[in-house]
Amino acid sequence: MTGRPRGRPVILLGLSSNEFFRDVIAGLAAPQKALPPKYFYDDAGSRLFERICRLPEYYLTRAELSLTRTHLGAIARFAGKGCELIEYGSGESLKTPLLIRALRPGAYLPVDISHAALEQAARRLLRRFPGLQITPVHGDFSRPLDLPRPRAARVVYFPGSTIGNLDPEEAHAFLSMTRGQAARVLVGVDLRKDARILHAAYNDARGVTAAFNLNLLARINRELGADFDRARFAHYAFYNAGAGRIEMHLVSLARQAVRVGRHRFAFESGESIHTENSYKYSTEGFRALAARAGYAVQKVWTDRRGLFAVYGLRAAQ
Ligand code: SAH
Ligand code: AVI
Repeated sequence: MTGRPRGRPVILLGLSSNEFFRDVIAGLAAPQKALPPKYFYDDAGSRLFERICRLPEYYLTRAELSLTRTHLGAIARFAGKGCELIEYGSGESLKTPLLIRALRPGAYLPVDISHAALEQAARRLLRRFPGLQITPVHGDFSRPLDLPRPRAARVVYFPGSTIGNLDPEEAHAFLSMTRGQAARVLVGVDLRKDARILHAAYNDARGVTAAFNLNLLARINRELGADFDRARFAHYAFYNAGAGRIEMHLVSLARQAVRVGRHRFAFESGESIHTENSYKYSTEGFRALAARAGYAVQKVWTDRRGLFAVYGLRAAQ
């Protein structure tokens, strides 16, 4: 999609329903049933996430937007004008217009597993920045991605605390992968805070987060021919202080069996499927994670209330 909203395909990097099936079967066969959170983002899931971002309890998006606005000049100086901007997990690219206006990047490469979110965001951005070269990449960032060759220095942008949905080994692998792509990374990280604030953010009063969590079962039913009864599962999210993360689960409300294709899975009443972790970092904890992957923290920007941080990482020599 270079200079034109229509007619150019996005780069497709082999996302298969076979893999979805294998991951679901393996996840439901494990002693603690679990499903990878990357499967939340079908079209309905991406729309639900966009609603979550606008909820009064979900402070993350507002805090990151506000700190990005406040520190935009310094963030742009760190990234360098005219760079190529690779955004992982770009979704609706909500914060990106700020950066694009300040950076005037030579190219913008949004990478997302949600095809619909990627396409819509690219169209919207192209209307707003008609001259911008946009190369949407539909792919899974948990695997190495074959990106087009760079024509200028590249900066990786990974906002939204999506890094928090990776466990520490996955986050390490992700950051190590980006080292081969860019010497500078801008990453949005949710900070440790009062558990009550966290609890409210993942248990909103309107039930949008619950719908987001339960939508995963609807997706499995539709795409993999399963027979989950969503009314017999409940959203459950809590802060695990020892691990420093919000955990999201779907709890079975009855003793029941569920079929996925020819596979059958038994659930006890109260048994859960672990669907997501959302890690919250202290500054020291994140600095150590970055250092293990070969990055030094050069800048830290936070919002006024100290809820959220954007880190400027530089590849250590
Ligand atoms: N960056 C946006 C969206 C964050 S939501 C923001 O800050 O608001 C997380 C995004 O990451 C979703 O758009 C989802 O589709 C995408 N995503 C999650 N796991 C992914 C993966 N493994 N590979 C590529 N994209 C992924
Ligand atoms: C995308 N990610 C950073 C969100 C989070 O806060 O962990 C996903 C989400 N899960 C529940 N609410 C939002």
